[in-house]
Amino acid sequence: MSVRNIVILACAIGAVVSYLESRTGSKRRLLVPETSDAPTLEFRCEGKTHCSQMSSCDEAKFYIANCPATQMDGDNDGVPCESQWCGRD
Ligand SMILES: [Ca+2]
Repeated sequence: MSVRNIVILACAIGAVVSYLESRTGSKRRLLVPETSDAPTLEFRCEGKTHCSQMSSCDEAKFYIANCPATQMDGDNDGVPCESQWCGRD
């Protein structure tokens, strides 16, 4: 096997490794909820249950009022996500 062939082989292996890494990376990114340009005036129940999945206080309030299995008002005072979105400062 010539040096040239070894170099070509090394490049091919490198390409496969980076391809596999990019696939793994994209799988990891799928765990992060995709943000959409949905209108903010009207929310929909999309199975989200945590403040970290909300994008505003209004969305969190919509969720605790309309959607099942939410876990965003731990102290049950009717105000969701005080620390993230609906805090009084
Ligand atoms: Ca609360």
